[in-house]
Amino acid sequence: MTAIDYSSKIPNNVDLASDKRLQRALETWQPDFQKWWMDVGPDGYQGADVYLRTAVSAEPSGWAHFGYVKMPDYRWGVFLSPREADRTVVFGDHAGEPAWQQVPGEYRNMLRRMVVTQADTEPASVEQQKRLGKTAPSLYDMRNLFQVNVEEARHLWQMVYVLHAHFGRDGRDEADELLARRSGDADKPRILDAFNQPCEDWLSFFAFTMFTDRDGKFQLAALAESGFDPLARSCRFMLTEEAHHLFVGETGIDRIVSRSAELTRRSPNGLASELGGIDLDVVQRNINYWFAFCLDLFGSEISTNAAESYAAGLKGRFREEKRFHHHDLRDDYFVVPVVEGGRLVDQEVPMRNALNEVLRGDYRHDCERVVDKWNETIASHGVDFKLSLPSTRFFRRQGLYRDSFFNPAGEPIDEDTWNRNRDQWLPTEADREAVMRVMGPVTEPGVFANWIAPPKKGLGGKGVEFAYVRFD
Ligand code: BYC
Ligand code: FE
Ligand code: FE
Repeated sequence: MTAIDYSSKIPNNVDLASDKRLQRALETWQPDFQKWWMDVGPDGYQGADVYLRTAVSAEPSGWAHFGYVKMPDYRWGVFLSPREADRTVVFGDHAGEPAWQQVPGEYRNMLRRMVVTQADTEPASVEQQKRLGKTAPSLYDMRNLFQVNVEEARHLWQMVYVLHAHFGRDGRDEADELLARRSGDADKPRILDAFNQPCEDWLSFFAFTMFTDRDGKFQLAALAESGFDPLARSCRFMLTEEAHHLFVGETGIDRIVSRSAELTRRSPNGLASELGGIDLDVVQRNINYWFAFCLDLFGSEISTNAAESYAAGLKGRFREEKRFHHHDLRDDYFVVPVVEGGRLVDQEVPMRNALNEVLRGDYRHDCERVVDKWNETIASHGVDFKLSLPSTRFFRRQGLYRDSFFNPAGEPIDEDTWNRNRDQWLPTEADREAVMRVMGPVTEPGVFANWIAPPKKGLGGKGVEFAYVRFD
């Protein structure tokens, strides 16, 4: 069941051939997907040979095969993690009942909304990253960008499979809509705000793969616990691909701050930009910006949607089954600071309603671990500068804190104070220009742009100097 069939039009390990209707429906969607990829996928390089990995099996171990592929020939397909025998619903009001193999009627709308929201982010990210190939700091980085892009496009396939296989006509309509919305479009934008933000330079790309793909890690992990088994199995395999996206973001920023620290030390006035690098305070402001946008992706601190999807057994906590003994939470409470008359006051709310905030907390913790590593890198160059994450209340546009102003420490401030300090806390036009000035393509194997340190090692069994993309 887990071996991938590459002989059919749509590679899969779900025995698509035995369901002719479904196979035909997906084959009808396929040309529209290909058209979408050519329209709003990577700008240029579609004829280049890119050293990409392709899944050979959906088992957690050893699934990747590496080789040169032209992106339009990438074998996008449907790969579900192996089915567990006798799996039951792990949490919520149906705990202990057999996991659903078909959509439970009473939860159809809730599930559809969740699948569509998840699905929508995947093509959105490809659209946001469309132009980055043109300014790649090396062939190694260009290859990583394209790897992330083809895999996000595969995640779209994965979710479209769930829609086609389990939501009938509505599912097919939703699948079409996924190719009709566009990141940043005034009339038909993507669903979640972070996926409508421009991502035009590589500092933003690395911040995106660090912070936004990490939201993906936590959301996919929460859905991987789902009592709706096809969704759980879809998300499990997507998570194994996600690890590389996070690696790209985490090491990308680490390599930037490594070079920035080195240049800061060597420059006459202690500014990396004097020697063609990116100043560390610009990096900090970009962290503030992307981190805050990604916090919004977890939804409101107090949410009936969150309570209902946990009760229904459809969306769990991070590693629900392994990490916790109790999976009900009906009698538990969680303290959330709410704004009252310009001050923060602790409020006790039912735990199920606070699960967005709980997941956001796990996310923040995971991000902090990475920021600590970046700080070790900076310190190793003997530079006295510390990066940090702002409070989860800072610069929020969703949830409880959206209508108030907070400084990066999370203290309430008035609007004047916000306006006076904004340029210290969030990227300015001048920051963006400074970053864009140092961007520029480097396409010679083994050579890296001046503003970023080379990686410690190569990928897919190759060295750093390998020609990860070939043009001719
Ligand atoms: N922007 O009860 P609330 C990834 C809406 S990333 C705009 O507070 P809920 C990836 C919300 O829709 C992972 N609107 O929140 C990464 C609702 O609207 P309606 C993506 C927002 O529902 C990189 C209203 O506000 N996966 O995979 O508890 C590259 C009140 O909602 C936003 C998922 O998100 C926002 N930021 O939680 C590629 C998982 N936030 O219905 C890929 C599926 C909230 O009142 N989604 N709203 O009109 C979910 O589980 C939930 O829908 C959310 C929100 C976590 C998004
Ligand atoms: Fe994804
Ligand atoms: Fe990703």
